[in-house]
Amino acid sequence: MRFDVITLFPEMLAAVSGQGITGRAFKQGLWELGLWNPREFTHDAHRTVDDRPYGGGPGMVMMVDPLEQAVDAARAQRLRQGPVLLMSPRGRRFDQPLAQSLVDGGGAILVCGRYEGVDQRFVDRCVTDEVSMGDFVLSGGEIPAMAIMDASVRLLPGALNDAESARQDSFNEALAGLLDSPHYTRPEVYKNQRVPAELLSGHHARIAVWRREQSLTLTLHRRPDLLQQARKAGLLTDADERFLARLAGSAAS
Ligand code: 9WO
Repeated sequence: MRFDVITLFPEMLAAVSGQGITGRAFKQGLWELGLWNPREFTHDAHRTVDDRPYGGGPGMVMMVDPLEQAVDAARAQRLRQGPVLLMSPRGRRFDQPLAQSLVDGGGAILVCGRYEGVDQRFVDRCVTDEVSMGDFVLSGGEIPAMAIMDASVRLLPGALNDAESARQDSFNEALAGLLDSPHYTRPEVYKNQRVPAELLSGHHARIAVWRREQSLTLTLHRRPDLLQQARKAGLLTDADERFLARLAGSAAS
C-alpha cells in the first residue's frame, strides 16, 4: 500500500509515519508514504502557490498548476494508480468500509487544501472523490489525511500485534452493531467511585452479559440508528431483545 500526500506542510505527516502503530508498520515496510509540496512545482521567484479569488472575497485560493503538477509527479511514482481524494467537508463521509476499499486498492493520493480552498479547475481535472471527516471546518486537510492513513494502515495484515488485533476484531464487531462497553483498570476504588462489581466477579459469563447489556444501553441512548442497523443485520439475539424491551419498560414507568 502507498499513500501520496499533496501538502504545503509535509513535516506534519511525520506524525503518522514516525510514531505508534502506523510508524511501526512504516518501518516494517508494510506501507509507503510519498510527500509532494506544491511549492516545489512553482517556477516564479516567490514560489507562489496561492492567489486572490476571482469575484472578490476574503483569503487566498490555491492555484491549479502547482497542485496538478504535484499530483502528476505522485502518479509517476505509483504502480497502482488509485483514487485522488480531496479532504473537504463537502465530501463523502469517511467510514470503515471506505478505509477497507483504500487498502484493497493499494492506497490513494490525498490532497490537503489550505487557505480558503483550491481552484475548482483542479478539482474538476484531478480529483476523483472528496472525503469529509464530519461537519466541521479545519485549517487544512492534513489532519483528515492522517486519519485516513491511520484507519487504513491498521487494516493491513501484520500491522497490529496479537493484542491489538483482538481489540480490532471487537471494534469491527462494534462498528457493525453496537458501541463498546465502558473500560476500567486499577485502582478498584478511585475517590469513592468503584469499578462495577460484575467486572470483579471473575465469572466470565456474567461479565460478558454485563458488557453486552452496557453496549445495548449505550447504543440505544446515543446511536439508535446503529441499533436499528444491528437489528436489521440480524445481530441482536432474543436475549438482547428481551433486555431492550425491559429497558423500554423501565424508561416508560
Ligand atoms: C472548506 C469548506 C467549507 C464549507 C464548504 C466547503 C468547503 N470546502 C473546504 C475546503 O476544501 N477547504 C480546504 C481544506 C481549504 C481550507 C481548509 N480545508 C479544510 C478541510 N477545512 N476543513 C476540512 C475538512 C476536511 C475533511 N473533513 C472535515 C474538514
